[in-house]
Amino acid sequence: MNRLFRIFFLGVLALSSTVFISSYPDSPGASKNNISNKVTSPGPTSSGNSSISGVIPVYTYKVVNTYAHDRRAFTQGLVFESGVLYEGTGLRGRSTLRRVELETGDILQVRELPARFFAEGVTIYGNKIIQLTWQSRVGFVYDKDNFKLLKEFHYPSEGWGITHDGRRLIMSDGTSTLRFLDPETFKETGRIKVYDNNGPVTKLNELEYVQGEIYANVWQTNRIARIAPQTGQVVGWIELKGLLRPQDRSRGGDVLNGIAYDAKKARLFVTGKFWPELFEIKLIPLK
Ligand SMILES: [Ca+2]
Repeated sequence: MNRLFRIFFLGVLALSSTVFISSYPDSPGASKNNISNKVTSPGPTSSGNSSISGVIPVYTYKVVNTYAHDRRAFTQGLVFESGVLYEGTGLRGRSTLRRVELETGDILQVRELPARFFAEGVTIYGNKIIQLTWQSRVGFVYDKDNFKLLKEFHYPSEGWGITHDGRRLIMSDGTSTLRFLDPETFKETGRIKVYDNNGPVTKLNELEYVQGEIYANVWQTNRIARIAPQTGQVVGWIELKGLLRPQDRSRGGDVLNGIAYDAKKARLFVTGKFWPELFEIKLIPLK
């Protein structure tokens, strides 16, 4: 009797723990930067390939220029200003902020982050560089010229991408929400939910403000959403499939991530995590 009860009890325990484990969801960003497990999901749950249809224009691309990119760089943020790129790289123990020569890919200046931080998006506001971290809920503000740390700020979510529209910082956290922050106080001043014909568009990652629109990489896809800042509506999809050549695909996690815009010369640059190249592209409307 005693033995039977024990078998019954162990059976119930095993069953309940199985149910518990299988029903307990991963946190939204739990596998975001897992470079060993390549997730083969079709992309944003709301859209998949069917999002590229209907009345939303789709753009493909033409490569205008190809430049070298440090393939050890787990690119998380990318900005272009005054002739050079600023790049933030992630992974714990390998996170950096760097100034990079466009033409050669040479690293002109680098600041390494303490190993506990996993760096994310980067933007330049005035003479300051702002860099997010993934799960530490802290952002760093640096002097643009010497990379000296000026201050820290805090936010109540994960940090993924950041850009600005000239008066507000715009931040992504891996969901479909983009938040606007005051660039001095870092307090939230508003937010939008990003959506297309199929509903919310999640996993918005690296950002760039381009001619009145917010461009956002959708994590683990080859797509960039063009977003109207006033409404959150996706007004265009950029399809970058084929940009990273198959022979350059080396490790898990080497996804498209990194959009920079040269406003003076209207040049658009894109790259990805561990990509050996950075591309200047022109957008071509798909007919
Ligand atoms: Ca960017």
